[in-house]
Amino acid sequence: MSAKSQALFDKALQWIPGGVNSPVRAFRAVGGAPFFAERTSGATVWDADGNEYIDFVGTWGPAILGHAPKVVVEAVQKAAVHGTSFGIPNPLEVRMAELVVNAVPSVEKVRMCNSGTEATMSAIRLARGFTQRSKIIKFEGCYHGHVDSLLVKAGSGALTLGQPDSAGVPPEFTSQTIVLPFNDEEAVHAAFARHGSDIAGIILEPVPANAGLYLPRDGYLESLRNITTENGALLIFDEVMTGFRLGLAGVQGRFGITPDLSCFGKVIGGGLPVGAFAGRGEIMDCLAPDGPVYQAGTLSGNPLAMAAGIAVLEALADGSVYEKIDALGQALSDGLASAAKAAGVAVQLQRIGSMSCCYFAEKPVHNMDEAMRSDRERFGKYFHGMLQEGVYLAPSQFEAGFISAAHDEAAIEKTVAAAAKVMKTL
Ligand code: KE4
Repeated sequence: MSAKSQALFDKALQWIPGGVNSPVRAFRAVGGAPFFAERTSGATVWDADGNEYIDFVGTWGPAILGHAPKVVVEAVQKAAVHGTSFGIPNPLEVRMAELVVNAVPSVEKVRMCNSGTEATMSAIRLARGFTQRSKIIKFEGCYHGHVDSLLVKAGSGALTLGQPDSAGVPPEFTSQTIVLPFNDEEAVHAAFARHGSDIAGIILEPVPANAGLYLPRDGYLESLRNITTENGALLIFDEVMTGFRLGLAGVQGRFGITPDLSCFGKVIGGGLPVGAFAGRGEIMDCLAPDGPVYQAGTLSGNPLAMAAGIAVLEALADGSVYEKIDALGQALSDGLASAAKAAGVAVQLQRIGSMSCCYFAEKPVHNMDEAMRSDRERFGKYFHGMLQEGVYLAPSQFEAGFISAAHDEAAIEKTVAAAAKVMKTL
């Protein structure tokens, strides 16, 4: 029963492109019309028709404590009565910076902004300004927000320069972007052999989670660290999704790699619009007002978003949330794998901590090409079957799922039982 969502969608379509304010929400990858969320709490979302779902999207990562956690709601309420934005330095910005610097060993200084896109856009501008070089390497399947120069697909022959992956991006804007396959050390060596002295840096999701979820092969991140150091280029970890999600020090903490710059978002905003980029002081000091690299933002560091993010980071500080959500992540993946085996459905359950992806594929996935071989039609059926069972998964095979501190064993058991039922119908 989705009459109210359908009516809302019909109205939204009149005034909002595609009826959504971000494309993935439109369910185009799985078919059908999206439901409209009316309210959320903990691990649950209720749609406009009162249907209830266990939520494994968690607003695409920020809801690590679950929805509307008391500590965040109270922090936002307390801050709001004193003003929602000052445009003036405020104590909460200092506290947020202190939390980020203390949590992530590679970070000496941090600049707040308002989205992950702003963070990555600013980080690559800073890398170019610091190195005074033009080219940036990125990898197929890694998404860094809708930055013009990063909306790019591999040029013919991956060593050539990128071609736009979106209308409205002139070729000149992607002409300095080199796109390589992920998990391929040789490709990176060849790119540096050809362009080395003009490569400002490599930007990557150290655990790519925008083409489903796959992991760096053993030694791969180390190889990127080594080759950038050897060539005077910067290593930029886009941890907008993984930062403070996979531990206080994110992927860099789990894998013991020290990037030069890191991008954050999602969790550090507690669900409010926040991004950040951070790293070595000598690089960050190139930013205006001290340095020649310009970057700015009216609402950067606004007290409301800082209050929300601080409440989350302080709740994460003792590490207990990570222990819980990593264990639940293991239980979910194990349960789904068993359900698929019992149903005779070929899946690849790929997980790190509380992030996971269920590829409908015969073989493990290590890069975008392999991810593209997954059975998207079967995923679409699985998605809608699970929705009917009261479980909301990311509406695309090429997204990751998230578990929050508000999920519990009962939620995992209900989800696995639903999967066991749905997978038999695929
Ligand atoms: P935003 O500009 O959407 O805040 O962040 C862009 C971004 C940057 N880097 C990484 C690794 C990201 O995952 C994202 C955004 N993630 C998607 C989910 N796959 C956001 C969902 C959406 O676009 O609506």
